[in-house]
Amino acid sequence: MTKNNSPQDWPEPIVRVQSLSERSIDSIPDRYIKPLSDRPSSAVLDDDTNIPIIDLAGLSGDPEARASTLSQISEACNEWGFFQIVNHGVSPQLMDMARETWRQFFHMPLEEKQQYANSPKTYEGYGSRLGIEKGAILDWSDYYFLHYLPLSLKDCNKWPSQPPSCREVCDEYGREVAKLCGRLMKVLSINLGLEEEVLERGFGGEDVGACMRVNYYPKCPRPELTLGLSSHSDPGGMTLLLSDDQVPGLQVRKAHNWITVKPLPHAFIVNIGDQIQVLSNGNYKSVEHRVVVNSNKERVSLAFFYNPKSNIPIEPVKELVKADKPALYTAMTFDEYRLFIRLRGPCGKSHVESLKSPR
Ligand SMILES: O=C(O)CCC(=O)C(=O)O
Repeated sequence: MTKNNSPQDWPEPIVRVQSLSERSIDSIPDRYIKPLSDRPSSAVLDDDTNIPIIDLAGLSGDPEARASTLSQISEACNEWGFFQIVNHGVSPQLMDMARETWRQFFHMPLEEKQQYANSPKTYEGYGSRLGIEKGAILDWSDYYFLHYLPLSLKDCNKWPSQPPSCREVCDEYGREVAKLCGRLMKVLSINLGLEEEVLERGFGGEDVGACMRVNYYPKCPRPELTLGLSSHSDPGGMTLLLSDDQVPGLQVRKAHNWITVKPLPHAFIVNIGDQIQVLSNGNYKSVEHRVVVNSNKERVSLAFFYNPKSNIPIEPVKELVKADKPALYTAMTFDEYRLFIRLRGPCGKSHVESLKSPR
């Protein structure tokens, strides 16, 4: 550990899940076998329930269409904390290109990818675990993590130079998705009864953060024993996920059940993160989700995280703190906050719950 508690290195040699997947025929190493209660078969609602689907075209339509869209988003945030958006303004070709470019990256030879191997210090680069607990049970996935904002953290040299289009596509994708996040932040702010700029200002205004994790879930010979990504809520502000259009896998917790999201082509899946739970004084809640894997298809997803500036205190916005609803959370910077998941890996909602002010 350094003085600021940031971990310097992994506790044990990194094993690429992709290489296990390519080697293993009918078993997986014990390190990936989850306890019974965490395995995919537990409490899955196996019907056609889906998270809400919202057409954003209404936001730029007549006043009635706009009001109806705002109200659908408000209901989705209150009831689910998760929804899909279509007609969101990001080009479908760009979305396809971004996902397929990253798929090509993961299909490159291991040695090519290894030059981008990450460390837990910043997590940037090619990784295969979250958390640094020695001997921890691991998830069945590899990933690539990179920064877009603030510009001082954006360093395209840390992005893959192959496939040749990767940096350019990634740059354009980040710009477009960050713009869309800005629009959604305004909508959430209005729906919370605030001026449209209040949430974004709470994130640090011009200095918001944005980063992306591209998740690669290789085929798994024993998908019933493991998870692609363990249950967690997102530590940041808001996430826009571009799912694999061919392979479902994301499950969202609804009460005591897990609902499998049925992704629509060219939709983004939006979810509320812990920092919006804090800023909204618990009016909006982040929601646990996890990923299941399967034996016959790999899966690629792009999770774009829109986050507060990392070194300012994040606390409930003053307009939402009232005599009958005192501040539920004590202030904390996002840097301090995300250290928790960076050290311990995904742990349901235990962190945001532990932040509640004692009363
Ligand atoms: O791959 C997915 O569908 C979800 C990914 C996710 O939850 C994450 O990257 O935090």
